[in-house]
Amino acid sequence: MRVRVVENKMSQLSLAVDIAGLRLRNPTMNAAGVLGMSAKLLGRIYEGGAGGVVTKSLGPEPRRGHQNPTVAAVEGGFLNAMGLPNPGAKHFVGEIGRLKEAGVPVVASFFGASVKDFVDVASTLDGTGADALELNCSCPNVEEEFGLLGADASSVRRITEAVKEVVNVPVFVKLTPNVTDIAEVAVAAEEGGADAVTAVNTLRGIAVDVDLRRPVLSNTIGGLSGPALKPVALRCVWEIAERVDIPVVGCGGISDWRDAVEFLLCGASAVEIGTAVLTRGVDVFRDVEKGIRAYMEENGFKEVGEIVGLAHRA
Ligand code: RRO
Repeated sequence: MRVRVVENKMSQLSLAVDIAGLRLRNPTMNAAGVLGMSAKLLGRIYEGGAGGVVTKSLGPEPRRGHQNPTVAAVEGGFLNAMGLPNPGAKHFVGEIGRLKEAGVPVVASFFGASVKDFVDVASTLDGTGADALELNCSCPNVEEEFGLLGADASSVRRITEAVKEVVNVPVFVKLTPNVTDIAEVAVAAEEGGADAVTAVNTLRGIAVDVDLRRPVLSNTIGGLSGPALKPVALRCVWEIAERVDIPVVGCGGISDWRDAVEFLLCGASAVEIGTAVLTRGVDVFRDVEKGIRAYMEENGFKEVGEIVGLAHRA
């Protein structure tokens, strides 16, 4: 019997990506800090259609974070100064285990106040089943304690090196846009052995209450996220992609599939969505996934990798 082969565009198209060994069913994740405090909440992100999930940044000890107000709505997004509230890495091990039992790809975000802290926390998280670690050297809200670590390329190189020595899973380094030359810091992370970089964390800003005549946030300064951050984040991804060979994960103001494709075109291999999860709900992931799929069908792309960095070659 002769079988006629019917071309089925749908079945040929794949949204799965492999970011330095992190395998995702599609190129979307939540940004660290957004619904990342428990396996239950992160499970909702996955059920909403994300390709994988990222935990809240975990530190060596439980931490309450800053006093309220910690969030302010501003033009084009939000300012936050949560102050790294988290249950502590050791207390989150079971939550990661639960996500892994459910087959969810997990990236464990973490931070420390010293090289030793970073190494200790990374060691705790390695072997929990987390598929990758995201080294957060870019929190904008704890300068008085740690300094803005991610602004110093040599510190980023040193910490990345130290962490890479003790862990087996891929390490992504999340970068701050609050620097003159973000590509230089990305290169330092790559030299330190980073498997990928995530660009970007939030942009430092202030909101002022004219009636109270003082800053809105208890911490005065917070990190700007949301649509207002997007052009800055795209520029960062663009500059980094021109200088490093490791994958870039884009983050900053992604609200719909079009935004996500813009990041892919600038050189991101996947994207993280933060503020839009808060404004649109977890269904944003399925919408973005569907939109990317439709874009690929219409334009004849079969794999996400074919889109990555295309705008550099235009
Ligand atoms: O917790 C926070 O205040 C915070 C963190 Br760790 C971060 O990486 N980025 C941000 O905007 N806020």
